[in-house]
Amino acid sequence: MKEKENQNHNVPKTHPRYESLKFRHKIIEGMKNLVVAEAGLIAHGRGECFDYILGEKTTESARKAIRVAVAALLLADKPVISVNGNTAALVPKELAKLSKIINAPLEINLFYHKVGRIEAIKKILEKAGATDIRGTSKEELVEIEGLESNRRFVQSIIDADLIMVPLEDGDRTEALKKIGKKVIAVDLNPISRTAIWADITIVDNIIRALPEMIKIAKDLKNLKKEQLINIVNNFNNKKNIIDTLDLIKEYIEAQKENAFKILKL
Ligand code: PTJ
Repeated sequence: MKEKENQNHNVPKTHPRYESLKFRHKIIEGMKNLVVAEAGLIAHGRGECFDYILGEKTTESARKAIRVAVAALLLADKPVISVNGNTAALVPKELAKLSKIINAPLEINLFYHKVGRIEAIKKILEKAGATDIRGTSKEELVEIEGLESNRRFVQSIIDADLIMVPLEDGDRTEALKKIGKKVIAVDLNPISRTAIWADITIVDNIIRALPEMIKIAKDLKNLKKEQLINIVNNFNNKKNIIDTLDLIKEYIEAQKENAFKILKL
């Protein structure tokens, strides 16, 4: 199976950027199958760019936000994980796993409407093992007030107390905050409007953040409610975003020397 995948995009496993190229091709494949919007390719490229200046690794600040996000999800009465095309194409199995561990439905919510997209995403999630998928039937959707984009159509999100929004455009996070929801964002851009508006901002690539969330959820599930509350209450999102910006500055500073080591001069 792995070999077939490899043949599909013709990238040798020995290529120094194999992992990155593998996910790039998942996005391209997703676009061909209607899962990913055309603009999703551009969004992915923007994400890659931010990932580069984070050193393509989960930073200490991201790890902190991930732990707080998982604690908040375990504490929430009605948590929901919002799923768009890019997320479904990149990490369908991890979405299905996290949904089960924290007992939160996956709600398909798209910015770009196209006939067949919701069905294509539902199929990929089901194939990955997801069992609780919402947002697939028009009759069950309601509108979020104060939002004009297609993302205003929601199902369980309207009654949720905590919504996780990976890779999103800023409008909806702002609208969700205005109707009193708590929001967890996963966004490689630490100063996007989504990142700034969210209550808990995970500045990390979704391909690393979700496996880490699954791992942490298994640990935190054993904690008492008071311990989870403590984790959430001791977190300062603004400070954590500022720490992330400092880490980016430090990384770029270090690259003044390190980037040229490749030349072995
Ligand atoms: O599937 P749809 O129709 O709902 O559309 C999804 C996209 C992503 C196309 C849509 O939401 C969009 O246009 O988003 P933006 O405004 O480009 O914002 C996406 C954000 O996600 C940007 O800040 C990117 O840096 C970030 N991003 C991109 N790839 C990743 C990411 N963050 C985390 N992990 C990634 N892999």
